Amino acid sequence: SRLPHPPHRLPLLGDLLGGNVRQRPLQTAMANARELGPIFTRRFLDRDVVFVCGADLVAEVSDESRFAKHVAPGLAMIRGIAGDGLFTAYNHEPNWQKAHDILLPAFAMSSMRTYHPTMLKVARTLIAHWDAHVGGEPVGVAEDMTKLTMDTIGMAGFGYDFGSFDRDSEHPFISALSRSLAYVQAKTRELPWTAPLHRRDDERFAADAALMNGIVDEVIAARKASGEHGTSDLLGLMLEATHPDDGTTLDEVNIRNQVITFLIAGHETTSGALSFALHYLVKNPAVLARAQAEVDAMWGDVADPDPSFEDVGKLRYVRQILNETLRLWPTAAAFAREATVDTVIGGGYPVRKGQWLLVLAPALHRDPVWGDNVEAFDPDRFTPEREKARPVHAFKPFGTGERACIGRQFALHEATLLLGLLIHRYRLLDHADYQLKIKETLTVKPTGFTLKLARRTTED
Ligand code: MNH
Repeated sequence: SRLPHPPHRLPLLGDLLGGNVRQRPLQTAMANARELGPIFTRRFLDRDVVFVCGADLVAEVSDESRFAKHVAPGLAMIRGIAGDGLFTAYNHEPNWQKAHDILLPAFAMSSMRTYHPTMLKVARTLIAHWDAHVGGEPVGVAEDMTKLTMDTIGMAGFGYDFGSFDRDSEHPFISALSRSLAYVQAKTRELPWTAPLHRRDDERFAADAALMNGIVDEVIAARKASGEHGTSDLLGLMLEATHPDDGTTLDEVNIRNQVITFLIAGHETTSGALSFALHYLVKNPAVLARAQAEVDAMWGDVADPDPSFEDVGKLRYVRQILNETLRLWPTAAAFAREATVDTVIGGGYPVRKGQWLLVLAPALHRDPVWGDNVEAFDPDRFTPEREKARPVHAFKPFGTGERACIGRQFALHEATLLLGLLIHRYRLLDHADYQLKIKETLTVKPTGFTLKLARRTTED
């Protein structure tokens, strides 16, 4: 291969030992990108993975006439729990197009309007929890954001209440889900000769998958027993909506796969985005002050504002903050593209039909098209004028093309609403002078990030 690769490649293991790859594959790849440039390759055992990071190259692999989504090995492992759900379906599986067509209405603007009161209700359960910590013990940011996003997708998507802020311990579904995701992640990077050591984990995984299926079946049974009908949320569409082409509904196995898919895809990424955003806000007081001015102009010093659906769309600067957060830490950090024809990218790299490459979004988001101070947190990069001046494919936190994120508007509405409410209400005290430390799972999140809280007064 003519592509650059890390130095010190080992005969059997490949680039496995180059910088803590197994715990921090993403951050290692970002370091590789800094050293090796916009396209490079890494070898894991006998498998070569090509990474693309440059804006010009990503524009090419985003060309849907030559490239399509690829279900890379890490994602293929998740099929063990999500099967042919939207996120993990192969392009050739008919259930992808069918479910996409049936579920798309759940992500139309009119649906966001329907979810808004539910999102607000869940936001208020987090606020009640944070109020109880004012002047007291710190709150765990990523932990609380995860509770919020899980409860939001559960309630808005399925009418199911995980009740995360009322429980002493995590909901069993959430524990099973995070263990399963950790398991499949580890499996992808497992050295084949150590597999027999992990039998216990294999059994645990089977038990967790059974537990999750059981809960999903309960959610479905509860809806059926309620006698409620209608297609105003994800579950309603899954159970009742028929496909315009052939009049069939989704089959039972696929519904289960979709429920698990949305519970996974609908919470991890949004929770990470909110946590990173709070981190950047406490570290950038001038940005925070501008954002607070925006929410104050809308809600004044009302102690308990009642944000409308339209209010959220008007919080333009808060939205810019979320975009800038997703530039620096796109929480679903990589996605794979496969060539659908024999082609050449970057004017000199041949890619054969069927071959795939990994787009490394955090490296793309630090391409020189972003200027010369790419590490600086600057929400003004996302003013309409500057967005227009940038190449369209320079920003890809939600993937690309037909298989891009279906939940983007859902995530942004939920996150903008919550962030707006939090900065309106609290002084966020960076009591431990938190230094960003990232935990990599399927997604990325700040770990060990806690804040102390005070209520804002008219002087703040
Ligand atoms: Mn989401 C696909 C990022 C929030 C449901 N999502 C993707 C992809 C990225 C992504 C990247 C494409 C992956 C690939 O090409 O292999 N998603 C995000 C981010 C956030 C997010 C950064 C929050 C911030 N996603 C959400 C939410 C939901 C959701 C919220 C659901 C309510 N995402 C999906 C689904 C897919 C997806 C479903 C798969 C779409 C498809 O292939 O048809």
